[in-house]
Amino acid sequence: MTFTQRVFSGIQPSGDLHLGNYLGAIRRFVPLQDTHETIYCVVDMHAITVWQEPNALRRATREVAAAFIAAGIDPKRSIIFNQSQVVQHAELAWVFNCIARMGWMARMTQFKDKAGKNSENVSLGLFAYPSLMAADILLYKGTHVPVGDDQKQHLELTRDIAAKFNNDYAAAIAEQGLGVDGEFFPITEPLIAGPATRIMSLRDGTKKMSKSDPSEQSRISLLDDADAIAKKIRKATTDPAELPLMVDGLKDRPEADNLVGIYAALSDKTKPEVLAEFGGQGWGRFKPALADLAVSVLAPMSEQMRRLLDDPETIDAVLRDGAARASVIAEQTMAEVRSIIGFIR
Ligand code: AQP
Repeated sequence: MTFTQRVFSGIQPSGDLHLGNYLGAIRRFVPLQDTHETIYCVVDMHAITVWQEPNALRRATREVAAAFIAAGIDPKRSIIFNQSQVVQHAELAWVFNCIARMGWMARMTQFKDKAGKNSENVSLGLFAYPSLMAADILLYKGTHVPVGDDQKQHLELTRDIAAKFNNDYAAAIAEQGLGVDGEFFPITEPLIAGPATRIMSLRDGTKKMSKSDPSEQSRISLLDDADAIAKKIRKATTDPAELPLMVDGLKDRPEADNLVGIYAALSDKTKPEVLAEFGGQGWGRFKPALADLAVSVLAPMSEQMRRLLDDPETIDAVLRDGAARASVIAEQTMAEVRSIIGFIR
């Protein structure tokens, strides 16, 4: 017996969705529908680990759902839902809080980056974030998780939590006949690949493009119009040198490397192929070509997102339907977990 090949991934409704979210995650969700069971979640409970104004949270939740659908995720073939509608996420996260070790959590670089010098004053939820993420995935016994490179460490922690649960409760799992080859939870495989696993800020090639960056100029938002996209790319920080002929020449040129990577990802080419076309040329030629390409890929999607967002009732119905289908799987797993742990029902 093997685990069902099941993909789970989530996006936080914590601000403007951007090109990094699209290229590093959402776009890669679409083809997996042909090969796996697919579950895509708007992780609103993760979003509130930092302050979210309630109306903005509702808007952003619908925006992520609209982006999923506009990118080509079919709500009938995939499950699309928002995390807070399936209460078992919180329940399993608590169990995992009791499995994960403080030392594991304290090593998480994303917490250190987000908390900065203010670590005494951030929410406890922000510290426990990776434990909730492990619960999101393992509630569905997710075998594969497509994410950007920034989530690699959290995925490793998910694997550690699964392994420790399997090990701590090995006797109960075997006694109750609940495992697959002795494992109750699968050891999830991250899917981190392609030229766009880490898209960087347009203002600073050493910083990740991020929803929470205070500068709107740092990111291309999925709802930006053609003018805004062209302007942001025109103003993107670059060094003065022309584009190199070979990929080696992008070393120590983070902004150039980032823009070439974006072009490669948007055109389904490799960086050497992009440099074969643009190497030796200046930014005056490359930036307009990149802007045209970005508009041609993003404009149809943002148009559809806008149409969907004009009809919030339909989006909410998709989320409710997805939550009902997700709850069936979630409750099955949670019933088994309660019984393995020794909770009486
Ligand atoms: N810059 C990026 N390049 C490639 N992939 C990225 N992802 C995020 N930023 C980039 C991927 O998008 C998915 C959803 O991310 P998230 O919403 O869980 O939050 P995050 O990783 O913390 O991304 P943000 O946009 O920077 O949000 P904030 O600012 O709220 O923290 C993940 O698969 C992520 O890897």
